[in-house]
Amino acid sequence: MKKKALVTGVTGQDGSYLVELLLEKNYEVVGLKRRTSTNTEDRISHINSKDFSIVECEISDSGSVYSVVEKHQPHEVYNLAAQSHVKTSFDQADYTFQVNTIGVINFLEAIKRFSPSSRFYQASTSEMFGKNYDTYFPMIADAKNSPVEPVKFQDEDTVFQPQSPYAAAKLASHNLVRIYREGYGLFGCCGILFNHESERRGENFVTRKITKWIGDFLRWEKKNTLHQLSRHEQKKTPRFIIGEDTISVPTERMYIDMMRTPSFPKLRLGNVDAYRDWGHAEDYVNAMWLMMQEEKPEDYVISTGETYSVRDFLRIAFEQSGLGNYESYFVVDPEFYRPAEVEYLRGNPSKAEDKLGWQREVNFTELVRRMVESDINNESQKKEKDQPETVS
Ligand code: NDP
Ligand code: GDR
Repeated sequence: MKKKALVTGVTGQDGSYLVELLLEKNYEVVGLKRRTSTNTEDRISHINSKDFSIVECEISDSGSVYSVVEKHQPHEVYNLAAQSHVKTSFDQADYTFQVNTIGVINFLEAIKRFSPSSRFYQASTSEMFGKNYDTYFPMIADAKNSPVEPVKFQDEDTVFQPQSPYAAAKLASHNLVRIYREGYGLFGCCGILFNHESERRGENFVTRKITKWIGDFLRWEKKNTLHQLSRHEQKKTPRFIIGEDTISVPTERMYIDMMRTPSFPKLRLGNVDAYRDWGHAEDYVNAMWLMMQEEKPEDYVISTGETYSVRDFLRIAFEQSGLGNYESYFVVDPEFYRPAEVEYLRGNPSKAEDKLGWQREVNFTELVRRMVESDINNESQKKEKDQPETVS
C-alpha cells in the first residue's frame, strides 16, 4: 500500500519541492491550500500525477483541520503552511500567531483525537535563535602566531531568544510539538531549518528580491539602449546615468522614443550587513523526509554550516549577472529595516549529517548562480509562453 502524506503550504516554495520528492518516493500526496480568490498554484501547476490532489484547508480553523485529518488518516503530515515573512509579522502579530501557532495546535489535536499513528513534521526555524549563538575556538596548528577568533554558531542545544512575533509564534509551536510528543506519545519532529532559497523563492525575501531585480533590470536595459550603436560608440558613451534613486539611459542611446529619458528604480534594501546561513530548498525538503523516517522523533538543525552577509549575496549575484559592482545599483531604504533584527545565523548541521546521513548538495555560489540565471531567463520564457500563437 502506498503511504499517504498531507502537505500544508503546498503552494509555497518548500511545499512544491516536497510534493515532487514524495511523488518520486511513490507516496500518495494530498496538498492542502487555503481558499484564495486568485490562482496561487504557479509553483505546482507543472505537477501532473494521479497520486497528487489538492484540498482546501484553512489551518487556523480547527474544524477545517480536524475534518481533513479524520478523513485522510495520513501516514505523515508535513506542516509547512505559515505566515512566513518576518517583517510582516511585526505588523500582523495576531494573524501570525493564528496561523503559525493555533494552526499547529489544530493539527496536534486533530492527530491526537482522530489519527494518533500519523507522524507530524513541524517547520521550525533558525529565527527562534534570534540574537543568541554559541562559540567554539577553531583548532589552529600555529595558534601562537595567528590570533584565534571564536566561531559563532547555533545547534540543537543553543538557547532560543526570538526577535520577532514570527519567531515567537514558531517557538511556541516548537514547544507544543515537544509537549505532545512527551505528553501523548505522538510522533512529532521539528526541523530547525536555516534560510533556504531557490528559483521558486517568494519575491519579497531578500535573495529573490535581488535576483528578480537583476532580471527585470537586464530586460529593461535591453529594451532601452540603442543596440545599433557601433561597439566603438558604445564604449565611448556611458551606459547609464546613475542617480540617487534611479538609473537612466542617456537620450542619445535611446532606442524607441528619442524624447523620453527612460529610468529604472534602483534596488531598495534594508540591512545588508545581516548574516545568514543559506542553502537550497531542494536539499532541505530531503532532510524533512529523512527525519520522518527515523524510529524515534527528534528535532534537527538543517543548515550548511557557512554564513554570508546580504552584501555578499549582492556582490556575487551582480558579478554573476555581468553587471559588476552592485554598489551603484542599490540604495538603503529604512522602510525595509525591522524593529528588531537577527544579525548572525550559522547552523551546525552535524546531528543531521551523523544521524540522518543528510548532506546538502548545493553550495552558496551555486545557489546564487541558479537564482540569477533563472530570473534572467524566467520572464522572457514566460513572455514567450504568453504570446498568442501566430497563424501564418
Ligand atoms: P512560503 O511563504 O513560500 O509558503 C507558505 C505557505 O503557507 C504558502 O503555501 C501559503 O499559501 C501557506 N499559508 C499561509 N497561510 C496559510 C493559512 N492560513 N492556511 C493555509 N495555508 C497557508 O514559505 P516556505 O515554503 O519558504 O517555508 C515553508 C515553511 O517553512 C514555513 O512554515 C516557514 O515559516 C518555514 N521555514 C522556512 C524557511 C526558509 O528559509 N524558506 C526556513 C525555516 C522555516 P499561499 O500560497 O496562499 O500564500
Ligand atoms: P529572514 O529572510 O528574515 O531571514 O526569514 P529575509 O530574506 O526576509 O531577510 C534576510 C535578511 O535580509 C535583510 N534584508 C531584507 N529582507 C527583506 N525581506 N527585504 C529587504 O529589502 C531586505 N533588506 C535587507 C533582513 O533584514 C534580514 O536580515 C526567512 C523566512 O523564510 C522565514 O520564514 C524563515 O523562518 C527564515 O528565513 C529562516
